[in-house]
Amino acid sequence: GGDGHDNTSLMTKIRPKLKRPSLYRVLLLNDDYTPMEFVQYILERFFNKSPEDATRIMLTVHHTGVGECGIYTYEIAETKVTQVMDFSRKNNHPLQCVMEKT
Ligand code: TYC
Repeated sequence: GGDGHDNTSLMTKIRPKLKRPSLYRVLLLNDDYTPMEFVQYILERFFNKSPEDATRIMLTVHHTGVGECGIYTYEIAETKVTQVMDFSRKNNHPLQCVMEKT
């Protein structure tokens, strides 16, 4: 048995099968009511964007309907979406944040 556990064969090479994690894009969606400054704050606080990048991404969403906040592994992306949705609801804004597999 060369499975690296039973130690029954000499010269056992262990090569763990590593799988790269799937990546997910986190997106902000446009709406007619959420203030531009609130969206910029979201991008700075939850996605660690500079004020300049936050403004650029917010305007992309405003003009095209959607914009990318970042790309993360599943659990991180899910946490970002939940944080943004919870914070937006607490502030009575309809901002929508979603994730999609890359
Ligand atoms: N369209 C909004 C406004 O005119 C601004 C906005 C930008 C809203 C980005 C949501 O994800 C968004 N106040």
